[in-house]
Amino acid sequence: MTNFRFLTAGESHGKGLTTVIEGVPAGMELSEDWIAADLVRRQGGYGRGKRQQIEKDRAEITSGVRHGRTIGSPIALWLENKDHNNANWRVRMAVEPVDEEVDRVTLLRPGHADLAGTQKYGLDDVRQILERSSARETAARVAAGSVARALLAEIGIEVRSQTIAIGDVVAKTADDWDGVEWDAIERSPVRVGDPDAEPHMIAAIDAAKEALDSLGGIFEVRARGLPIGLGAHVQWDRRLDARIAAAILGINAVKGVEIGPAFENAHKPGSEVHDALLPASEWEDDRKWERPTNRAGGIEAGMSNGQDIVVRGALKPISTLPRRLPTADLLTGEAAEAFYERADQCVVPAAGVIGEAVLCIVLADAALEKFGGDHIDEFKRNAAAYVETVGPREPRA
Ligand code: EPS
Repeated sequence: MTNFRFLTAGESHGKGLTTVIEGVPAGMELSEDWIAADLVRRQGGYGRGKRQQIEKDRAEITSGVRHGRTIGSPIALWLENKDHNNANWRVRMAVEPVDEEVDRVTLLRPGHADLAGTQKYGLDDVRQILERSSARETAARVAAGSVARALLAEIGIEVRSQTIAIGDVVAKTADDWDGVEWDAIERSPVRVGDPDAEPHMIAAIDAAKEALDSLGGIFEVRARGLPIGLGAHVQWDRRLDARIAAAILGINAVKGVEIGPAFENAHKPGSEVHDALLPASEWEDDRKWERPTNRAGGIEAGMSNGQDIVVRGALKPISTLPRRLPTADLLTGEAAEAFYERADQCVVPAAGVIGEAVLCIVLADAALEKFGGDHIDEFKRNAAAYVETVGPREPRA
C-alpha cells in the first residue's frame, strides 16, 4: 500500500489510539463528524460487552485539515480510550514506572495472541501482548477507513456491509445491490437485512452468553460505482483481490475470506461460473460492458471489472470466554483455566463495519495508484477522463 498509507498506534487500555494517514489529495472535505459516523457504527451491534458502554469513540483531527478541507499533508487522528481514566488502568497501563504492585496476566487464552506473542517477544506478562492484539485497535482502522471512504465518494464509489451468518443462523440476501435492504441493515441490532433471520441470530447470541460461550459468523462487504481496471494482473501483489483478501484477513478473528461465491463456484463447471458479456444493444444508457451475473465478485484477473465488488469474511468465535478454556500457565507451565476479565460475546456486526473500512482503504489506494492527483479536483478529472476511454474502440495505429 503505497498511495494511501496509514499506521495506527495504541493499546486497548492505554491513553488512546493514534492514526496517521498519508496520500489524501488536498482540497477534500473532511470533518470529525464524518469520521464519527463510522466509529459509532463500529461500536454497535448486539453481543457487545460492557466496554462499549464506557467508550464514546470520536476521533479528533490534529493535523492535515484546515477549514474543513485536507491540505495534502499527513492526516493525524487522536481517539481517546475513556476506560483509561479508570484509576486501575492508569496504574496498570502507566507509561512511567509505578510504585504499586501490578499483577501479571499468565493464564494463556487459547486462540488469542497470548502464547505466540509472549514467546516471540520474550515476555513474562501476557498484558504486554494482549493490549495491542485487542480488537480495540480496529477503532483506529475504521477512522482511517472513513477518510478513504470520503475519497472514494468523490468518484462515486460506495461501500456497505451486512451480516450473513451468526453461528449456524444464515441470512438470505439479494445478489443485486438495489435488492439489499441497506437501511434495514443499519437499523438491525445484528446488521442483517433478513427479518426472519434476525431474531434467531439474537437468540443464538443470548444462548451463547447463557452458556458462557462466544459466537463467530460471516459478514459481507460490497462496493459499487467502481471503474473497470483498479489493480493489475501483472504482479501478484498488485492484484486487487489479493490486496482485499489481505486487508480482510487483517481484521482480528477473521480466518477466511471469499470474493464472490468462490467456494460455491469451486464445485461448478466453468460454463456455470463465468459471467457472460452482453452485446452493446442490451447495455443500460450510463454503463459500458454489461454482465448479466456477478459470480466473479467484481474482480477478474486481479482487476476490478466494473461490477460490484462482493467480499465475505469468516470470523472465528472470540477467544476470550467466560467459560474458561483449559490452558497452561505462562510462568509455571502448570494446568490452569484461561484468563477472563470481560469480553464481547459476538462481534460479527462490528466486523462488517471494519470490513467496510479496510475495503475503502484498499480501493482508495488502488484509485490513487490509477488516477493520482495532488488536489482532489485533479484526482476527479483524471478519473473522469479515464472512464471516458472505456468502451468498444477502434484499432489503434
Ligand atoms: C477485546 C476485548 C474487549 C473488547 C475489545 C476487544 O475489551 P475489554 O478487555 O476492555 O473488555 O471490548 O474491543 C474494544 C475495546 C473495541 O472498542 O472494539 C479483545 O480482547 O480483543
